[in-house]
Amino acid sequence: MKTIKIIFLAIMVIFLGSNSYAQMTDHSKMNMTSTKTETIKVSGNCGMCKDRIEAAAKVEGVSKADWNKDTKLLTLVYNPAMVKSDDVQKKVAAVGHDTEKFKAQDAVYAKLPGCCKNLPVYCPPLKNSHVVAITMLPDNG
Ligand SMILES: [Cu+2]
Repeated sequence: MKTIKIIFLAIMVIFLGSNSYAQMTDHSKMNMTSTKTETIKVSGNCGMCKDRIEAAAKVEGVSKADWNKDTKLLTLVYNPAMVKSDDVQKKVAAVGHDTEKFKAQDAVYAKLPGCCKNLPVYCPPLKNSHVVAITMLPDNG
């Protein structure tokens, strides 16, 4: 009778152990499929722009927002079930930075600090160098 109990307990332990293991792997699989990584072109100039863009992009459902001031690319890691790329882009545009899909409002843009104001208009990467040259002219406004 004792040995039967021990065997029974051993089976229970194995069963419970494998069950929780199975749950764990299911969970990590779920997490993997539920995140999406996307890079979005966002206008901006400096470190202040970076802070502003990243703070605006870090809404619920976004696990990572990293903007590079050289490439002007915002790398977003987010859960598409919780938030849409468009919604994040709207938030970024709302603080004064143009994205691929949404333009910042003039009134918001006008309130940006001087160093952030020479925002280059969004243009495809380096096809027209004259557009880049225009953005380097001093701001008369
Ligand atoms: Cu700036």
